[in-house]
Amino acid sequence: MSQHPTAKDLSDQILYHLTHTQGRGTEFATTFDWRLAVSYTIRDLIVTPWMAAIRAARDQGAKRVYYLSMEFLIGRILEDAITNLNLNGAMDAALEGLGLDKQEILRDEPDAALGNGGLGRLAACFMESLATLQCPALGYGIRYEHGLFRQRFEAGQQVETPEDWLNQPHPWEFVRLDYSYTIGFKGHVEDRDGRAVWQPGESVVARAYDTPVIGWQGEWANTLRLWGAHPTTLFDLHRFNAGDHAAAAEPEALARTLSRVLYPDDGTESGKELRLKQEYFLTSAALQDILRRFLAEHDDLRDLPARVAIQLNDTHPAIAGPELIRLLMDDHGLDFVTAHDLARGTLNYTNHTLLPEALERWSTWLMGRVLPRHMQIIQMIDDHHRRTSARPDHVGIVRHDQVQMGELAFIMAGRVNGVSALHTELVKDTVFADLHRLHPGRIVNQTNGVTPRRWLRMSNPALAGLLDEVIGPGWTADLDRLKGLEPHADDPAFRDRLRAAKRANKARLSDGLLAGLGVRADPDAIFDVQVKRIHEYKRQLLNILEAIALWRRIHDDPNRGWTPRVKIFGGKAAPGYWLAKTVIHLINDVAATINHDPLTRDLLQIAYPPNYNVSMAEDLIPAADLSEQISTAGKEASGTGNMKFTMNGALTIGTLDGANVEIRDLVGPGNFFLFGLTAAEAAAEAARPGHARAAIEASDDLKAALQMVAEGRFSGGRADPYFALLDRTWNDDPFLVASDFDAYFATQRRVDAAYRDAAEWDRMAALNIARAGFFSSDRTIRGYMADIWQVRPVSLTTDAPA
Ligand code: B1H
Repeated sequence: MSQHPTAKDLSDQILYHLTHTQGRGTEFATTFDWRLAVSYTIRDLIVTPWMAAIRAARDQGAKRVYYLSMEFLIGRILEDAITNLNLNGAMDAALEGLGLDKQEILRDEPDAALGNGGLGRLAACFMESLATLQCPALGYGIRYEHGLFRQRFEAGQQVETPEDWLNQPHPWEFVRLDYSYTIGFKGHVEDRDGRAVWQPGESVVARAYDTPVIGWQGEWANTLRLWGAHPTTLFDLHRFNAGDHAAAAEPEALARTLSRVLYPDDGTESGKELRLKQEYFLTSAALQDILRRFLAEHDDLRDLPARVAIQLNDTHPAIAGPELIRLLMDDHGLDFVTAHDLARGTLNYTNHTLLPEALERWSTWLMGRVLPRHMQIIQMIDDHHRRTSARPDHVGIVRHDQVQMGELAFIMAGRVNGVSALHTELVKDTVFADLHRLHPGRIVNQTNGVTPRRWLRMSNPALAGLLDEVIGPGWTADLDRLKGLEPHADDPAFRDRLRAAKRANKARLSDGLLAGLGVRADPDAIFDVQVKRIHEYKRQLLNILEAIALWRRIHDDPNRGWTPRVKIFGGKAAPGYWLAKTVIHLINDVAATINHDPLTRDLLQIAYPPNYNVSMAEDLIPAADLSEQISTAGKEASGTGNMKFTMNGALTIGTLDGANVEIRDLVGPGNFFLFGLTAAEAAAEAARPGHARAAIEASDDLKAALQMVAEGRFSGGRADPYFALLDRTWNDDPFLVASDFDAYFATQRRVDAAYRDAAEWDRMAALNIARAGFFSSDRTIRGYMADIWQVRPVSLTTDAPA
């Protein structure tokens, strides 16, 4: 098949794979069979550019980028691949010719949910942009058998069930039996004539499973290499023969726990031994693989920094510093200082959070037991830093009998970056203030971005088609071209088409909400969406309390000309995060009460579809009018959902937090609904004793809303499920729900008024889209390539770089 197949070519290949790969005749084929046949057809088209890209990088001796991440939140792959190969038209025709329903086939694919939230989704967007930009790169992660848990609601409360995406054939991966590495744990370190020899007490094998990631236009593909854990000895035949059949399978079961399940802990500390082992498993396998590839192409390890750039996605793989030094010293005979400097020339670290509970620390006792050789090397790194940096006594990697992974990552990194302008300044001023003073210039900013292929072209075909017509399709690879839309913002005909595209997305979502939840969402109401992990600092509580206060006000004055609104929530809480789970319960309780109130039901509806994931985001974001980005200022490092909403023409109600600051600067303050305390004001307010009580007493709306919760108005007269939440709001409120409430409520009323002026609203929406070009992850990756990795794109024609 050619690289530019016709509908007939595709149809022939689908039938070929249905028969010869799936082993099914058309008369017996299920949706699953067809989906696999279509996936193999598309995969065939990816393999050729993939091989060519790998060959070109090797032939040109290109510097490689390695992105180490415990999470890759990929979502579905098939539609994204069809989009990037530009085969939507041909595929539509092929499937129609075969009498198949494209949506049914696409939606049969389970999400690859190997991540919790923004950090994991960022890694997936980066992989797509790296391929689009022809940057030779590999992503390294773990092939979790169970991704993020599935969420259900029972009586309004979150119930978790295991996710099992690999309980069926996964058509996109290639297993590489020849790329297997032994990973050791525990044991002891021997001194042999002054040389350290680590004798691990346990070991497992890391086996590579490769998935190609195709860039826009199908020219280039990189590899996402996920490690699966396997036993070093397959099966204990002696125990089996002795009749102990369960024990015989123990090695297998033990090893596989390492890649069994993703920790669902977004932003909270878990501190579990298994998590440390997972982090080391990923890191050691990746570094062994990186050194193998390097030594296959070069012979002097001193060239490592010139040929290899490694990015650590937060501190989760921060054991890379000690591990790379260990490999260079113990396996390759380099001295400590040489190994240390080579490692630092190769490694870089991205910080994604300032929240103290999310900063990783391991007790020296646990580290010394699980990774005894690494504990020694960590001490050497710390001593070396003390000797060479004249640092104050309170700074160091090992403090209070704990290994501080942030300090370790910083000290072992050539560059450290924050993920938005505000966040990077806060990183310099707070968590790493001392290290920043010692190493000025090491911290740089790279504001996050999202891929416009998945988040605009694929998920919002109505808007993408309009953009193609009005400014040409070049925006897909060059999002700054959205600027060309600006003059059209004043054109009523264009605005009508923009509104029609949004209306169609809302109508489709409305059908889904009715079918799935029984919620009646009028597509002409304002669709107000807050989707993200449930976390106190993200303040879903502020949003639902505003809904209660609004409901009460409508009751007081039903004929005031309210703007009809549908509030949509989506998101999961970490299973052990009780307050977050209480907020979920409250949202569902409030929805159950409000949605059936005959007086208000045409004015206010609340929908909380369960199991928010990447695929649901693709349905919700294109249908949103209002994007809720309401975190306590200073707490959200960047946000990336905020960017997706903006480029899909939703207006933002938000605080000056994370990348909201840059969004507002770019779209213009008049096209953004700002409210709330600044980061500096919020820090001062939180330190003021009694701030919550004072703010509640001063706000009739908030006091009444809390009172209604306390009286059990939404919970059958019983408020005990909400005692802890109410107590925290009245007496502690560290995230300033109370302090920001009145400003938020008032700003929502400004939103109401603005939405009633359709022409003005559409003009603002058009300007948000037109000015969103900066938030392409292509821009972000270009920034990493130039400022952090010092790598250049590789050309497929061997003569000149692209
Ligand atoms: C972000 C995390 C995170 N920051 C610990 N930190 C985890 C921390 O499993 N864990 O232990 C998992 C995830 N995730 C997010 O990163 C930030 O909160 C967002 O603001 C940011 O947009 C995103 C990407 O940079």
